[in-house]
Amino acid sequence: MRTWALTLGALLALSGTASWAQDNPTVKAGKYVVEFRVPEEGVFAQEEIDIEFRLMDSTMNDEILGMAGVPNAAVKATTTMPEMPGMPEAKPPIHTEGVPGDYGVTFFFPHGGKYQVDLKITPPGGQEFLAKFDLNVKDERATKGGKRVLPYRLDLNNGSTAKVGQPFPLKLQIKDSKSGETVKAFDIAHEKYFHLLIASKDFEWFLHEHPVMEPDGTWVINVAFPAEGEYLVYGDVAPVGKGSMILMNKLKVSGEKPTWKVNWTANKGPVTDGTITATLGGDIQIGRMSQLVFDLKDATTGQPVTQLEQYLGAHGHLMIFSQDGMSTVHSHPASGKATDDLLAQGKVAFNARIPKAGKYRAFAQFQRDGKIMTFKFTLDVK
Ligand SMILES: [Cu+2]
Repeated sequence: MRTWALTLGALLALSGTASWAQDNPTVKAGKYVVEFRVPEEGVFAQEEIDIEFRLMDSTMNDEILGMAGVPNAAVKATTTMPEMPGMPEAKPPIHTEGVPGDYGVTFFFPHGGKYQVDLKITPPGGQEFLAKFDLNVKDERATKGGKRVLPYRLDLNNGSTAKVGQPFPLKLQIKDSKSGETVKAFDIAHEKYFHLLIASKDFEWFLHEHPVMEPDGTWVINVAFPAEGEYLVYGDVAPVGKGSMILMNKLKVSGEKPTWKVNWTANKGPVTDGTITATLGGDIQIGRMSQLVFDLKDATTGQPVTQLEQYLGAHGHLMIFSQDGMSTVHSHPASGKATDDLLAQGKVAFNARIPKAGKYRAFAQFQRDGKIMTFKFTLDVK
């Protein structure tokens, strides 16, 4: 807020008018002023949204019309989430609006949270400058009947049905929803182009794999399903310049019934897999970026596990699903001194933003002595 007050002060001084009634965020660079026009109702995740901005020349300021708009600037937009390390940036497309100086950016935000929008602007005959805006994106709104159409979708191959007990050649394609075309170019996120996450509908069983793409854009991997039932298949991908997104589809598997019991009682551990016993700590605040801290002990000695190996470029991997499977959180620990200090105590912290109250299943993965271990937790977020 303080930055804003300063900017406003500068604007008042410049424009010489005392009745500045604008409350849109504004950035000033030399003689240029950029106003970011966030819609009054706010910005929601999971829908394409057009946000306008206006580029103005403060030296051409008409008493009645205000500052003159600057048309024909070259603009590049990028969006990032500073709180989510390693998330690929998105480069949303820019277009001009009917009014000189008015531009529009077509955004798509995969989930709610704090985003940073960088506009690199080169006015005609001027120097490139950067206008940075913080943007609070709200969680997706409920759809009024009908299905939400996302810019991309995840298609599953299947003419064939998956059966328990034999490896099923799962084939996946990312399709552009509008054109129906198969997407073949992706940005890398956390060392992989495609993070495949599969869970039984009850979230008792979980798989995290990385399929390989064939030249026609089909991602292929063999999956051994453990029991009959419905499975939720998630692809975490970043079509080039579009940022990370998690797309979901469903798959039916036939064969023997599950032997596991479904249990949604809150459970923060201790949970043991392989040589590690993990306990979940940290405070979750709904709708806020919260820190989940995993305490890792050697399963035999009870000593803190301080020698974790890198898994996908970080000291762990965290996937959280809401009970209905519709909300997901994918997180990796940040790198840096704070992480190293925690690691020395056998702890790993993840940033995660839980959108709403309810039950969630969290699958944390860590690697030690060349083995990836998976820990299942159940959260009751109130
Ligand atoms: Cu992955």
